[in-house]
Amino acid sequence: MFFIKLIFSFVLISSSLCSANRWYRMFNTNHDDPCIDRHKRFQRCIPDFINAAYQKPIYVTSTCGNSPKEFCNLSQLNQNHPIDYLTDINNPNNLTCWQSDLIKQNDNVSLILSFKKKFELTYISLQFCSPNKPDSMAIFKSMDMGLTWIPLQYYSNNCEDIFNKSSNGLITRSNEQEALCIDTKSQLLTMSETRIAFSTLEGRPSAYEFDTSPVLQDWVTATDIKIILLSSNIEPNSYSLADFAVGGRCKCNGHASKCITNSDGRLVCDCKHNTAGDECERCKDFHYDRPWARATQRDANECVVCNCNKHSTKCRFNLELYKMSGHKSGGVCIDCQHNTAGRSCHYCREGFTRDLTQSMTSINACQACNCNNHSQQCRFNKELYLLSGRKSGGICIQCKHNTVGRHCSYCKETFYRDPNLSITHPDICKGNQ
Ligand SMILES: [Ca+2]
Repeated sequence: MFFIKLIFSFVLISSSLCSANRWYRMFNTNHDDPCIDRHKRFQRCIPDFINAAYQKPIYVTSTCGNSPKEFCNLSQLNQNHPIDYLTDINNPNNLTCWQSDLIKQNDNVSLILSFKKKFELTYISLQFCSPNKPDSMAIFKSMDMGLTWIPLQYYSNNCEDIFNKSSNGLITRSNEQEALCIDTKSQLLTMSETRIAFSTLEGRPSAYEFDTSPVLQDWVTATDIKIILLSSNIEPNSYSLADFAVGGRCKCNGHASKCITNSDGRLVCDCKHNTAGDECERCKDFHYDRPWARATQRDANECVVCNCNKHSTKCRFNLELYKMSGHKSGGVCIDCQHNTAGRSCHYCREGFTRDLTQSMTSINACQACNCNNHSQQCRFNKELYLLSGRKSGGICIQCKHNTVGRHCSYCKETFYRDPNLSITHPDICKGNQ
């Protein structure tokens, strides 16, 4: 049963998530970045599927040997049942078992596994060392490093009383994030096995459209897993587990092929496609020309650099502009330098004129008009520019204050220049009276 579930899980997540890597391996044996295809285009990439619990420390609320020592001695030949045995190498021919202390009626044991980062989980499996399994068991996940817990699955011989859940629950497209309670009385086959496995996507209608289902993408995401084993026996009871396994991948939203330890010692995605963040969940700085999106099989949805013509290194995203452009470009440059202005720093700001002998990306693309404060507008004249020894090519237009000339430095006919005022003074030209 477990293997059927396991295969199901693999088919689901592997078929939807692995294709990019599979195609990569078929056609791209000579280059090593799974996030880029053979045509050097971005493509979805995902970290390897792993047992995310393997050799991880587990926090448990009870381990035998801590209270009456005789108990461990009596029940097991091997007296040592430490927590490490939950996540060590699982050899079916030589099981190593963790064992709880004696649990009183209505008490419980909790096991907590922390990934310290978001993972996307395919299955959670527990192998018991003996058929003595708890009457009730619950699997929870946290998405915020253990601050809050969300139920994933319940198991009980009395779902209604223990968990206040019906054992006939049904998952439809309207409640795909709901935990079911599995009636262990009616599923004797499953419960007589020593391994219990919960597949995160099994029976959830959108599982085959995982790529386009934010609800299920969220459902399989966890930073921590908590297992609660409840005892309803009148006599104190002990539970023994050989293996705690969690199949899944480091969550990188399709923008990284591996997770690495960063300089702070934290596990984070090795983000590609111009993305950033622990889970590559945002665009990196200055790459806001279109909105962030998770990579899909069809589209890497890489973040795109803003085009500021080399006059700015800062930009922001504007949704309205993005929509107006037909979902092509929404970046708006901030703080354009070199006397440029505009959404892409693509024209000259007031008082400056475009030097047409320079490329728009040149730091000299915009020249001061030099209109002596009598105009803010000028046009560029290439001949004049060359004649001036490439110093000045602007011709002022719309000179005010009764001035005229290329630099608004002469008075109009019938006006004369006041010799006591500076050329930039607004009253420089006086009328003849
Ligand atoms: Ca073990």
